[in-house]
Amino acid sequence: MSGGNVLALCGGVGGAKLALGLSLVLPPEKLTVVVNTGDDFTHLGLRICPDIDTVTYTLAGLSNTETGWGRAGESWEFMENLRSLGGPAWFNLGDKDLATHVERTRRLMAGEALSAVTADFAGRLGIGPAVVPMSDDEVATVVETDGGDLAFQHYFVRDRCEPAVRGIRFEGAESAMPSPGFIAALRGALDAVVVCPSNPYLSVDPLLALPGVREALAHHAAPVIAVSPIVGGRAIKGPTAKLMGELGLAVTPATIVRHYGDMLDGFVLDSEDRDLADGLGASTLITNTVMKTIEDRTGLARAVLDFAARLRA
Ligand code: FO1
Repeated sequence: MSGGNVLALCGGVGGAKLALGLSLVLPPEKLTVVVNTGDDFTHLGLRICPDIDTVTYTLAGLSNTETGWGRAGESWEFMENLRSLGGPAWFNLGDKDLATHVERTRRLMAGEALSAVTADFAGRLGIGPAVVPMSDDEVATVVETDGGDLAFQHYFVRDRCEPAVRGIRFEGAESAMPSPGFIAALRGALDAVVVCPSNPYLSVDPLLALPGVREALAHHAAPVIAVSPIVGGRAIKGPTAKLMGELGLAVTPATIVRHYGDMLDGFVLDSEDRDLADGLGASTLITNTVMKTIEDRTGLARAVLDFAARLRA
C-alpha cells in the first residue's frame, strides 16, 4: 500500500471508476487526477468538458452510475424545451449539469484558466484530491473516418461510434502546454503513476501527445502502471475493441502494452486473461479489473498501489 504521492491519468467513465477507488484508499493530498480534455467542445455556445465533469461528479458521488456521465437524479426540462425550439438535441444536457457548463463558460470567457475553474468546482463539491485538466490550452480529438473527419462528440455521441475509424489526431496538442498541476505532479516525488482503464487511443493518447509528457513518464523514477481496458477481448464499455479492429490492431492486452511502449513499468491484467500474461513485455499483475461495486474499485486501487510498491522495491 503506497503512502506516497500518486498521479492518475484518466479519461472518461472507465478511468473515473479507478480514480474513485484511488480517492477512497489514499489521503486526499496524496492523489492528483489528471483528466483528458480532448473530448471538450463548444456546443450551444457552452464550453463542455465531459471527462472533467465525469471525474468530478464521480469523485463527488454525484454521477449517474447507469450512464457513467452527467449527474444522478437529473431532470430534462431544458432539453425538452430546446427540442421544441428545434435546437440540436443529440447531446443531452441535464438541468443540473447545465449549471456546470454555463458557469464554466462564464468564467472561461472572463479569462479564468480551466485548471482554476476545475479546482474551484471540485472544492465546492467537497472533493479532496486534485482534479486537473491535462492542459489549459484547447486540444481537440479528431476522429478520421471513411466518411471524413469527425469532432470527437460527433463521432462518439451523435454518430454513436458507428463510423469506421481510420485514424485519430489531437489538434492543438503539439502547441499545448501540460497544465500547471500536471507539470507539478510530474516534477514532484511520486510513488506511482496509474494509467486508468480508459480508452488508450481516444482518452489517454491526448495526454501523451502533449509535449514532454511521454518522455517524462518514460524517465520517471516512479513506476508507471496501466490497467488493461480490454478484458476477454472486449472493452468493458465504449468503442475500444471496435476501434482497435478498425485500426487493424489485435484486440489483446499485448496490443495495449505495445501501444504504451517504454513508458510502461507494469500492466494490470484481468484474471480472465491470465493465460495472456506471458511475454507481455512488462511486469504484470493479475487481478479483478472489472469494477462493478465500490469494493471492486477500492480493491483494484489497493492492488495497483501494492504492485507499484513491489516495482519500486
Ligand atoms: N454521452 C452520450 O453517449 N450521450 C450523451 O447525450 C452525452 C451527454 C453528455 C453530457 C455531458 C457530459 O459531461 C458527458 C456527456 N456524454 C454523453 C458523455 C460524453 O460523450 C463523454 O465524452 C464520453 O463519456 C467519453 O468520454
